[in-house]
Amino acid sequence: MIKLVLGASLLLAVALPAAAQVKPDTAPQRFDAADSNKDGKVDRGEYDGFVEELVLLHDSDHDGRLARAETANARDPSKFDRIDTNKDGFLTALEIAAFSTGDFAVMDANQDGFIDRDEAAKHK
Ligand SMILES: [Ca+2]
Ligand SMILES: [Ca+2]
Ligand SMILES: [Ca+2]
Repeated sequence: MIKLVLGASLLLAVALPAAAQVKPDTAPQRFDAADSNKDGKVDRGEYDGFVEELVLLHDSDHDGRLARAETANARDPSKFDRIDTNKDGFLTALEIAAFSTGDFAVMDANQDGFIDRDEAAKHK
């Protein structure tokens, strides 16, 4: 007697998707990750916390600063030179904080001190 093994193996194939990278790649996902108290707005503190987490995420040798190689997989590696203001080839938290201040101001289009979902969506 032939059993319906074909159906089972098909199901297995569907249940095993290609390894998906779980990181906030799209603007809405990044917004949700940054909005830690889920009030639909990202304030300065939440933004700084999000930036800090990104630094920790990329700081693979844990020296508290980012070498260029550590940012190779970052969302926008071309920002490296703009953030590295003293051009020593490393991004310190201070340099990133200075940069993110400008970044936050740019994203907060109506300058109410919060980045809302619409403002985040417009910013790439
Ligand atoms: Ca919030
Ligand atoms: Ca530097
Ligand atoms: Ca705003």
